[in-house]
Amino acid sequence: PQPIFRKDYRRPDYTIDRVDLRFELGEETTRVHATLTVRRLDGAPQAAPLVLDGENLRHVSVALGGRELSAGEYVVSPTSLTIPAPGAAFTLATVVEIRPQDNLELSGLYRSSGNFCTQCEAEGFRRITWFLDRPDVMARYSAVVEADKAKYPVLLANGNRVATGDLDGGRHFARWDDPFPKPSYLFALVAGDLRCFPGEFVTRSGRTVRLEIWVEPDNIDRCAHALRSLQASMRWDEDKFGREYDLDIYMIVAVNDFNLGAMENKGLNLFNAKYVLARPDTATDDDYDGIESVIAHEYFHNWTGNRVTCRDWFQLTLKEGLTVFRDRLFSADMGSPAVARIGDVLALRTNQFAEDSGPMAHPIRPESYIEMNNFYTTTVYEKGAEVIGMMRTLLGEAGFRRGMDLYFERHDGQAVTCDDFRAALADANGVDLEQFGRWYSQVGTPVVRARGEYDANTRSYTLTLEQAPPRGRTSAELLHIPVAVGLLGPGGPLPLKLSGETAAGADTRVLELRERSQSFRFEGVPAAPVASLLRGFSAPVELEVERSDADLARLMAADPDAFSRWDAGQELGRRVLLRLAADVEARRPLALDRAFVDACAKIVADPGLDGSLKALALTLPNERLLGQHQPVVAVDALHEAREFAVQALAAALREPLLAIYQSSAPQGPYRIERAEVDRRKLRNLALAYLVTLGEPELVALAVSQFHLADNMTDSEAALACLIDHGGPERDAALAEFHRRWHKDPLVLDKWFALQAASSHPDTLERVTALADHPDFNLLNPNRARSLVGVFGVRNQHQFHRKDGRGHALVADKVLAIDPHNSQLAARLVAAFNPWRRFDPTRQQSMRAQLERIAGQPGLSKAVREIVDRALA
Ligand code: BAL
Ligand code: ZN
Repeated sequence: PQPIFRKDYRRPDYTIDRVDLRFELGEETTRVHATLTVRRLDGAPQAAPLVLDGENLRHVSVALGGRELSAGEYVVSPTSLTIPAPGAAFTLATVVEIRPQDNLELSGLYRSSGNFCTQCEAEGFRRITWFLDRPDVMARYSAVVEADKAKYPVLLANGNRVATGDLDGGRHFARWDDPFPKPSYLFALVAGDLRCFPGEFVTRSGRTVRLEIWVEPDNIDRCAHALRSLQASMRWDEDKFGREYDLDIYMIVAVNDFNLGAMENKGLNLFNAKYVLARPDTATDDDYDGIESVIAHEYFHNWTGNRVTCRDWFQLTLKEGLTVFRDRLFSADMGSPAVARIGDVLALRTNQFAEDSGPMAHPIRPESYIEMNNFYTTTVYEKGAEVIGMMRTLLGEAGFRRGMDLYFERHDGQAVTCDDFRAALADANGVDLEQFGRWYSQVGTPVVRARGEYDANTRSYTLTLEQAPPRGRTSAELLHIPVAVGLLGPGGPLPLKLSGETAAGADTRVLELRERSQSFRFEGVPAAPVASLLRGFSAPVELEVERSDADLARLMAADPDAFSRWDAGQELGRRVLLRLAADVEARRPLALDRAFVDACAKIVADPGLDGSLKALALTLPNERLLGQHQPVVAVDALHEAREFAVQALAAALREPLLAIYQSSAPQGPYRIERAEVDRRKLRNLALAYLVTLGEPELVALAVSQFHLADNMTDSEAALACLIDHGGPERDAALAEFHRRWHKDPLVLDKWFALQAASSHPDTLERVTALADHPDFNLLNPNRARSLVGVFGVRNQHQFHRKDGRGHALVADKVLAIDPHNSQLAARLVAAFNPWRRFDPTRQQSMRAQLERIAGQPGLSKAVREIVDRALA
């Protein structure tokens, strides 16, 4: 397959103003009737053919302006329907047949748990009917859905339900009209046996919107959190961005088989059930947070994505980076901004930085793709959100809002580009964001080097910042980088005064780095300070700065910026662990750095930190992050070093950790409240440390918590400890968990995932056996990800076992999944992307698997694109 290039974008010759659809849903065959109202665009050649996209369609008929065309008047290929010179304005009516029950790609119209549902982003609509399946074709849609009434009592589509009724043969129909023009990727349809969890929202202009969460009947008691999250999102978007909802109804449907997290179809969101369903005994605190943020994300798309959409798929970050950024602001407002920011940065560094330095590195606005679905990446989403965040930092909150208002005012109802967005922000604020625009085209993680010099005579501190190309690249254009800094004096944070200013201001300043190197002189600095750099992670860069362990320990204890405190602790922890890994490799005796233990002890005892922040501060950097800081990832040494450090820390802090554990037992039933979440986070972290000591009475704490917990957070945390511990306690707990939850797919996913992530040395054998477990199902994306995805991506030590069996296992599953669901297989095969970062034996093993996959006849273009890039 040939790549598609951004530079080759051409507007279409035709557009479609109206789409009238009729679906005859059937068990064997589904018929789709589509009437398109088509118009040739100004400037297009009169003789331009109309070429509609299609995939896996059985063509039945086509009529132009009411006249059925004969075979010689059009051309059908496996991927297109061409009408030569159809005219300037006309209707085109097509009929096709499709087989949703055979659609395991889960793209287009497919079946999940017996129900019909759709997923059309990015290019799924062409698997439903012939269409100009590109986001810059925006049309008004109506959809009539017909199905057996007993089997599919609920019939949903986008917009407002305008008619329903019975048909012959026990069938019925519903007609839905969507008044807003939309691209085809936002089309949705659902038919099934579902129950509604209803609610409402009164908009600030006084309109009542009906809210409906549709789930399988058994799940009706798991919808309250999703509904609350939706209502909170709707209010927040009004308060913070002045954006009101625009239809009379907003529906969310939970689907068990879903490739993504969720999908923002206009007025009818389809969700992976994982991001809807929550009950205290089935969902963890993190699940609750995940639901809140994904519900918000999809809701926010109504304006950033749906009302204003993307001109072409290269612009995906226009809607995704921006909407992730908006859902992050929301989550920060709903909970703890520092905890939210730490979680985001940890994920960015672990996943996106790795992507940015591997074979799939691409700018947030890619220049080319073979399979668009491969570019729904952490770079487009999370780095894209960082880029939006930097613009907000540069413009300030009010300036950003001005820019957003102008963006909506200019582009409502249009399909636009990232440049249009940036222009709105710049124009609304009278600023120049030209240089900043390079963030959209540059690949890789830039490096910022910092160096500070204190002059006691002038009581000044000069900070020099330099930008350098990403590691492994020799050149890069100069970027516009906001670097938030603070200075810590002996008595605490210093008010900052740059040379030339008359008075000192706040204790955090945003310095704008635009040159290769710039110096900033702070005055009135009473003594040599410790610089706190990149506060709040003000730019997605790698910071290089020489500072002592003691400086880091000081920042870890006293930086007023909670993010930077955590970050300093992570850097210190990373140094300690990398030194330990070097000791392992040199066969030197291991000893945990005393100063680091002391710094951790201070965190444990700090009354000013909440439990979540303490738990984050006391969690050592993961092995994948550590590996990023080694020239060749020392898989075994890193694992041994980290395991040693965890145990040594547990031994050193045994008493205070035990005291925390014992003094913070739950008082009453589970409540999803911030203070309770904090309490559970810290208590479960204490338990995790304590169980590593292997003392029977400490292991018994986990056993007892596992049995007594009234909620999944505590139950899962205890089970994770026992799985890592091994032995009969593990086997008993796993058996018990399975017995209790084997009929509950989302909870059973946890059972698989916990075992796949385990640090226990027998994990590979267990994962191999689990792949043959009767409850394992390769074709369900959540299940496949919970075992194969978690093992391949999150378990560095076991996946990269030197004997290559971990690699073979994941490759086997990729090959087994690819013929059915190439999108899922392409996600899983990405586990091999970092193969060049390992030692020769592991490289050889991974390369052999990549070559085996590449040599597979009939490999999908999605997987081929990933493996070809990996091997290139
Ligand atoms: N648009 C795909 C799913 C999401 O990012 O919301
Ligand atoms: Zn999104």
